[in-house]
Amino acid sequence: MLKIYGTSMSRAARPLWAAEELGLQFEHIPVAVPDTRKPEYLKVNPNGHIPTIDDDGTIVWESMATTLYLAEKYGKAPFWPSKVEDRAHAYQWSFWAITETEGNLLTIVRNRMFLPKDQRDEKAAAAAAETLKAPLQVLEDHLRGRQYLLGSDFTIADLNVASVLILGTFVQLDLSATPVTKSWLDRCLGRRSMEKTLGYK
Ligand SMILES: N[C@@H](CCC(=O)N[C@@H](CS)C(=O)NCC(=O)O)C(=O)O
Repeated sequence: MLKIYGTSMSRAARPLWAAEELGLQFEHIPVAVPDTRKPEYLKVNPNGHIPTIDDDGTIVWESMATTLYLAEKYGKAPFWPSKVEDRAHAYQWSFWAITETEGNLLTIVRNRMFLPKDQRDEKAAAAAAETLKAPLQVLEDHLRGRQYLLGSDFTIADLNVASVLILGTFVQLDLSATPVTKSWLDRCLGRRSMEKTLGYK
């Protein structure tokens, strides 16, 4: 049976959401951040990070790889696109999210929420928010006139990008300059599968 390691308050929300969206049966193993360096967990992920999935012995780590694997193995079109060109754009947007937005989003969340108050650096958070404006505008321009990233259907591309941009919602990141992106994000995060995902503590 598929096993998913990691709590939903981490990047493990990504494969948990993909599994819920796909309607898969799975075992949730709620490894939390302080436990990721324990010897038994390092056997499944030598990086000491969550998430990891174990699909009947096939172990995959790196959150984006886990969701793409689940979508390809268990999904059907339109969620896992049938055309190679659409899949290329799903990869494009997935890698874009982690390379162009995730680092700055984490800087904001750490400095406005996760770190103890006396260790927070609002200047760093504000600079990260400023840097994020350019990639968010790229997303905004792309989404204008589209319901979802690849057209009219919710796909793995939306799940992957929304699962990164959700970080901004933890600190009410101001998306008023990108209203189309805000509506799209609300639409993605409002899915029943996301509501279920948040239950995996
Ligand atoms: N690039 C990895 C990053 C994974 C990662 O850093 N996960 C964090 C939780 S969100 C973690 O495990 N932190 C604990 C640690 O590194 O000790 C991915 O996307 O899966």
